[in-house]
Amino acid sequence: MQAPTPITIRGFQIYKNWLDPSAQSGLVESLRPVLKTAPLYRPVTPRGKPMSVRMTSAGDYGWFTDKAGYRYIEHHPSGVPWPPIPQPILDIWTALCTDERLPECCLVNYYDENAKLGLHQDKDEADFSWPVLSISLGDEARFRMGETTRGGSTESIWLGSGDVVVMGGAARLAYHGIDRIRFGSSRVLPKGGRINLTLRVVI
Ligand code: MD3
Ligand code: FE
Repeated sequence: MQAPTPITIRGFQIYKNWLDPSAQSGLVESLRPVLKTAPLYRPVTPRGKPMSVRMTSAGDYGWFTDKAGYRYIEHHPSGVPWPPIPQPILDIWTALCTDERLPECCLVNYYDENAKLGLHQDKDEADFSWPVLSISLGDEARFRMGETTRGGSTESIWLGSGDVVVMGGAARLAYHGIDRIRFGSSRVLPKGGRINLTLRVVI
């Protein structure tokens, strides 16, 4: 089956409500073993500031930051290997991106009431020709999209639970961030807040 045409803004392909409520609950359920093996933690930026977003990863590599810098590592900070990426998550990648290659990282970001993510580029991967795919679950979030250089104009949209965004081509190196979430706007996560999953080809 062919995927319906997404809305495209600045090269970001936005699939509103790609996942119905039962698929959203299924994904949340599939994350339980991931979060049990590899609990969310608060990363520390290279400047020594704890991030407001809590994170963990699944897959062969997990994105990590501490005072030594941004990088991908093969173990959770506890020392355990990252758990495998749940199949229902990989299936979304195959449906919307490619079946030539699977992502090696599923970064799990958790936003509580006050969390946000400043404008940044994702540049720690080896090959920017592969897209990045993002899945939103839970509370709505204000997603800001910029240009490939810092200081360019930006445009924002609300991402809701079940929305999927594919960043390929020029959008792959565009600045982007999350200004804030609307805490309590969704009941998909039992404790509220927002989970964003990003699938990345790392090596
Ligand atoms: C554009 N996450 O994890 S998802 C991130 O909602 C990140 O948690 C945000 O930015 C979130 O790095 C935004 C959309 C997104 C993710 C990765 C991208 C946009 C991207 C990589 C390259 C370009
Ligand atoms: Fe990012």
